[in-house]
Amino acid sequence: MRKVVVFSAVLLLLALIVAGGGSWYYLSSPQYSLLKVKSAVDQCDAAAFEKYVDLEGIIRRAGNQLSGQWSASFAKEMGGLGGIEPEMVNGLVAAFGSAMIEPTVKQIREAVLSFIETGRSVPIQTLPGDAVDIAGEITIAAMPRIERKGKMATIDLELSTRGEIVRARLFMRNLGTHWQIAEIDQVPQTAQALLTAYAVGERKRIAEEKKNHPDATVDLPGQAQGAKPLTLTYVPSGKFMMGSPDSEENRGENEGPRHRVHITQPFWMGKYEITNAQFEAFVKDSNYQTTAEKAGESFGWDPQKQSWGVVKGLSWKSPGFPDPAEGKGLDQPVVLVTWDDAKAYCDWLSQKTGEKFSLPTEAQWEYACRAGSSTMYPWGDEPNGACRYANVWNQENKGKWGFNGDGFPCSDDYLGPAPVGRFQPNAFGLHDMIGNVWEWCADYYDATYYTQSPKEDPTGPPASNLRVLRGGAWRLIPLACRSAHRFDYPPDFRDLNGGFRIVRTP
Ligand SMILES: [Ca+2]
Ligand SMILES: [Ca+2]
Repeated sequence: MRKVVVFSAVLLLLALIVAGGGSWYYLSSPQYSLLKVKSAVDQCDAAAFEKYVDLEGIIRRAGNQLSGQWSASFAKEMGGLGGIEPEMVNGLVAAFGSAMIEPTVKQIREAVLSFIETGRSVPIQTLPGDAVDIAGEITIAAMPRIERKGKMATIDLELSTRGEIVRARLFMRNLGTHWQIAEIDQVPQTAQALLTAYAVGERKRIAEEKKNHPDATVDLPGQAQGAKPLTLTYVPSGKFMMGSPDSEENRGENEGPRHRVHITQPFWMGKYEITNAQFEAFVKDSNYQTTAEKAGESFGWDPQKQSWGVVKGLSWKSPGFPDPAEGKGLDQPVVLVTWDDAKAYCDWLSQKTGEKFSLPTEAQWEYACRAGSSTMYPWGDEPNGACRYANVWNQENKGKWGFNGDGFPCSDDYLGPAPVGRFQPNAFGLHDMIGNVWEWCADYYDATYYTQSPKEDPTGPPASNLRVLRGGAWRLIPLACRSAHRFDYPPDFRDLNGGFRIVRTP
């Protein structure tokens, strides 16, 4: 872990030096040497880079400087947006405050040079959360001051990341043939300011993009009058940490390792789960028969036995909740639909509209669910928050409908599923990502997928006999309603917990 954070920090610090931009016109000067540094990076020339940067010295001194204090409030403020994790910030303190710096200097140096040569991080990381992504997004906006004193020079820089400006200072020394970057001043403060600036810039970008892309609706042929329209919400591209940290309570092994994922393309996501009325429009238009209808039976509530089991005749039209009034409204989320049914719905919608609809990938789903958060739930770590944002199983429901699970310690006023959109949306404007009904994702399921998933736009393992479900449901306990929780079922599975929402690729 320490290696990771040290490595991350150094790359970040180097970004101060090496990132592009600026115009310098002086030969045989500190500026000229900086230009050489930039050129070495542009040309992926690690040897030239080393000539102009005292890499080892910077790493050592950065280590010393970073043994200072990082505030807990800063760690909290980062909140995962922009890809910086509180654990990483805390890790920096631990890493640089210890003797770990010594044995890792060589490895860090090699990693940094390799980064310069290839533009990619090297796999010395044992934990995700590196700042490499950010290092590549810092540029020098201006160089307002250069002061020379004998063989030393001080250079003030204005660094720009995501449109936010941060001030930094370099010390350079004259080696006779050239000037070399010897030190970065105020490393902890500068790094902290950059991380904060990046996160602030990301929040602004996302807010701006969202403002420019208001919700849109999709006309469904023959949808019942008065029913909630199929509404799409814009989800900007971005980076996030997928999965749960080792420290998260109740986490499953399949939620790790936590890793950085870049969703490179924005997409439109159903603001709500697909409703009965929206599913009915599909069935009416296509005469589609769901898996449950074809099979003539499904998992559900057996009124004779007063227990859960496989029951004849259940389908999305007559889901057979223990209370027969439940689940039937136009705006209730459709249930008892299989992955195959959900896929058929997306295909039909694509064909009807000429647009590209699909189920979300698992990564799109978690990115959209977290909406910038890195906590256990999109609203934070507190289970009490659930009842403002999600229809989940409540402690007061314990024992009802034959279910003895310990629920959330709050009241959301729904024993069964709620009409979609009754609860507050997350930061991206999406409702019921957690709770109400479980949502099928496009991906096949593999418990170990995170050990090898690509960093950009992962689409799941190539094959498996299971599909992914996300978000928990009205009848599920807190453990299953966490943002990172992954569940799996065969593609023909259906029950009263399960529904879906769609995405449109622009
Ligand atoms: Ca509830
Ligand atoms: Ca849901």
